[in-house]
Amino acid sequence: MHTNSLRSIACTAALLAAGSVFAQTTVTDGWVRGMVAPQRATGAFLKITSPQGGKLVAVSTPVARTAEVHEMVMQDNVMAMRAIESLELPAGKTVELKPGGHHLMLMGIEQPLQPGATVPVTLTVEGKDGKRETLQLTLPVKPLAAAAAEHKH
Ligand SMILES: [Cu+2]
Repeated sequence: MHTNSLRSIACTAALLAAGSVFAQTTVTDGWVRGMVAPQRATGAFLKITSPQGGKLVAVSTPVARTAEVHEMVMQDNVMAMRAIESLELPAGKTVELKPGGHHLMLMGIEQPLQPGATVPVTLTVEGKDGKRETLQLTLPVKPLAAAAAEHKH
């Protein structure tokens, strides 16, 4: 009897969790590129999926004075990056932020981020209904060499 009632509570909890997961944006495979002095900026990369669709409108981290969403563009035949206001998240599609493409730019970092460390990052996603949700992430710092290897095609 006791076991049964516990089980039914667990089931209810699971259903509630499933309901909120459906509405929530999820992030996987996040990481931050390690740095060497005197660098003051680095990139962060991740995969983000918004079940209902929306846009990534803000990023912040306590380790950097400024954090932005960047895109890569061709300028005078040179790849350059620039900040964008928001990044579109089509419903149910995984958007990948990766070296050479869209990325999070962390600038004004006092202490170079070393591999093995973790960086708290907060993302703000605005849904189609205008509602905002915040995602608290803890991203591992990976060595520069690993980032270079991932950049190869
Ligand atoms: Cu950038």
